[in-house]
Amino acid sequence: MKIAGSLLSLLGLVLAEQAYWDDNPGFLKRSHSLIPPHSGNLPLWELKGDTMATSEYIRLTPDQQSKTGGLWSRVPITFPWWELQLAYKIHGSGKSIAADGLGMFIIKERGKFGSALGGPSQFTGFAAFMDSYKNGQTTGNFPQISGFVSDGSWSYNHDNDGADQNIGKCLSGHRNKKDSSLLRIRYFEDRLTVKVDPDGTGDFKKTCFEVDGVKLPTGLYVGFTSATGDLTDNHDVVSFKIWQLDSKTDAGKRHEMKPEVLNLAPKEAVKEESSSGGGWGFFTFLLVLIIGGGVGFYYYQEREKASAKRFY
Ligand code: MAN
Ligand code: CA
Repeated sequence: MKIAGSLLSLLGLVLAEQAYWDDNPGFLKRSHSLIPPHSGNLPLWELKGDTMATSEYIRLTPDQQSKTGGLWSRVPITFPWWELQLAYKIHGSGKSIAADGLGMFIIKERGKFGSALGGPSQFTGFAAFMDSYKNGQTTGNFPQISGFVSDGSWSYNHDNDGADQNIGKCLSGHRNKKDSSLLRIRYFEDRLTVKVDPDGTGDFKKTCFEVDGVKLPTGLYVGFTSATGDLTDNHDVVSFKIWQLDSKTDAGKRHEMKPEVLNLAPKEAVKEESSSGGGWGFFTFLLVLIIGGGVGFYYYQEREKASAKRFY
């Protein structure tokens, strides 16, 4: 009975996890979304710089040097919790080396240009960067997706890809894909979860990062930006959907809240991720498992022997 109960609760967990990354996780906010076919006039969005809309996609930059584009929602997000999905394509003639990437902002400063993948380097809110090009020397593997929460008091460092500023990051091989790549972000009860799906299969198996204690105010605007430099790519927004999520717990006064992450573990000095670290971790785990198993088995045998003695 106990086993059946645990199995049931395990099944419940699996189902809950599936429902978590639903096709339709909440109330779809059409006024904040971009659903193709796009038309020439997008009244609720502002196209800036080199951005051009076609019916299938909105191109932030073409595959040419020194271009900058922006696409900004005119409608603030007035609800505290949300989930969003961005379908995007980053592609171009550069086989392995291209730049600079696509930025997604959810910030106060709508419509601003700057050195953060075409967007403002000083911003108030949250940003996710699909960074194609490693500007820093020691900032890990690329293309990289990195997340940032800022209260506007510091500037994103383009020269090291924000290596010591991000709240999480991962590798995402999303260039020159046949289908649109997907980025799914859920912000619910102060937990921010970023899922990536570079092949656009829709399964969202890979969590890029998840952070608790994330404080974001309401009244922020969604924007997409992109820039090319000496290196280039096409950066296309294919579709964008945002759903309002409802919670039973009160979100509190959100409008004037300062964006921050509570108890964020301090970053180690920026260094190349070494593979040996993980290797030792696994080795230790294995050793503990073997020794633990051996000791356990010894005691089990001793107990069996003792109880056998009692019977005969
Ligand atoms: C130039 C500058 C950089 C940019 C690279 C790659 O060096 O424009 O800002 O990152 O080209 O495009
Ligand atoms: Ca970069």
